[in-house]
Amino acid sequence: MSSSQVMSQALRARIMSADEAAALVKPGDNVGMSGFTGSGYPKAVPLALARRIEAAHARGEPFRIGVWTGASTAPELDGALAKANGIDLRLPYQSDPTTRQRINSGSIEYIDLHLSHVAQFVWFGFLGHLDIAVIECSGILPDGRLIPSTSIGNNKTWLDQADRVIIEVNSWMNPALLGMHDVYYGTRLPPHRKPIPIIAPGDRIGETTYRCDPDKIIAVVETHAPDRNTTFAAPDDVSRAIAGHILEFFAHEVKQGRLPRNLLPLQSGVGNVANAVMAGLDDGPFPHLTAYTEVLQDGMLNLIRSGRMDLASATALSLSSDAALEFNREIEFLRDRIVLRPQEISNHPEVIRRLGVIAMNGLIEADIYGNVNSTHVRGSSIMNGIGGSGDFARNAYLSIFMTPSTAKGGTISSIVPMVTHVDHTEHDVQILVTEHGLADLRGLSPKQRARTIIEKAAHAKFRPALSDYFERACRDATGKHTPHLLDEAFNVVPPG
Ligand code: 0RQ
Repeated sequence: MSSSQVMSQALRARIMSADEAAALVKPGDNVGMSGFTGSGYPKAVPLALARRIEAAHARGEPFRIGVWTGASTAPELDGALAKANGIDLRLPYQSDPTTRQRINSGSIEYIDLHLSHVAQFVWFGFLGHLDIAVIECSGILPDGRLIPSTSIGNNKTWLDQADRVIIEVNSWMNPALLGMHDVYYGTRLPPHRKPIPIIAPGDRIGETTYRCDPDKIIAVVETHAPDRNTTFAAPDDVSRAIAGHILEFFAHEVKQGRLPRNLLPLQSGVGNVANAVMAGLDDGPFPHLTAYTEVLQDGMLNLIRSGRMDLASATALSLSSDAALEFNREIEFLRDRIVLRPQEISNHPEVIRRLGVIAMNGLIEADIYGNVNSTHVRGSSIMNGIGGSGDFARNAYLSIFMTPSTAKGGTISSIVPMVTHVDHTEHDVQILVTEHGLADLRGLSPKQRARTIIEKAAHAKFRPALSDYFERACRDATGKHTPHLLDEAFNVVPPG
């Protein structure tokens, strides 16, 4: 393993093993870890910490910590700590199966936050004290400045707020990442806030490295490992159909003069449907695209490599292993076309509103009036979390939600009379797309929205039951503005 990416003499003296560094974390600590959608998370210290926690539990000693991150991480972090029963409280987003199971069985407390809120809530003092940070970097410069790795997330805030800091320097990361990041240090607390000076998605307003008081850095751990590397299925018929409706809609909006020919900066959530939309854009008629998003996936990377997209701003990469290798090979070309920022900036409502972002996110269920549930199965079990979808949906120029019309092999309708949990209210949802069609809800009243959603977006086999519910609600509900029959709203089943 090379140690050449630790260029500070002073910090080289603090190099130690992951086990030695993990011994510096105390039971009950709130630990701020790097990591966002499976990239840039610490690869060694959380595993060593999980071993230490298991050993403590075997001796009958309690040992649990609070885990704060940017967003989701990987089996080596969330998975290992959850399996060791070492997480007391988790925030602000996760997608790990073991963590999810423990949250839903009640043994982990989970605070699901808008991703743009996290850093400021910590400065406000709303979330308690951050004891220690464990941050992956791709290098340390001779003067001690830290070169970020493949995600930024909340790292700037963790480095600033934590009492003690452990840095993992991952020599798998390409040193040529230096220059891709834009770490903004101009944020202030109210009432001293100033405008965030981003006028175009590619504007650079900060620094290429993190600052950190070297006296706080208690350990440097060297690693050599790739990120989690999400695998994506090739677009199937359903995701291709959803993408087709969205592309047709964009073309229509350009024709109507409501979107420029190169559209507006795109935000897209993670997953196969999002990748299918990106693949469709690669073959589509829109040149010089841009993105102001939080996660850059394979599909978006392909758009940049093909020249279809000029530039993308995000806070993290989330690439398959093939795409990660291509990214490394072409980093000189990509460094001028990708900006990675802190999530408080990538998801900043002010900037999203100013740029006129087109937001595209997934959902678990939507109701006939257009309220969206992104997080809960049957109202009580968490899937992942709201992530950045709320930051974007509320402030976007166009807020699009996309989903297959059914889940679980066609047995569950994604369109329901009333969502069992609300993440995005009807006021934040303008376009709802399934493989069946696109419901354009702009300028429609609740009852008009219901008819449009049932007709355009619901699966044919669920449409009669949904229409029947809606018509009876219109007849029998006391209020005729958003008619509901609350005793049966959650129980529509297909006939037969
Ligand atoms: O579970 O694999 O166990 O069957 O939910 O569903 O269809 O694979 O779709 O991967 O796009 O995820 C909303 C979860 C959709 C995601 C959500 C089950 C389904 C499957 C996943 P199984 P799909 P996706 C940027 C923006 C919030 C965060 C966000 C998400 C699993 O998009 O987490 O938008 N969004 N961030 O079977 C029961 C239903 C269901 C259902 C789906 N109606 N009932 N189960 N599922 N619908 C990124 C970040 O912020 C970081």
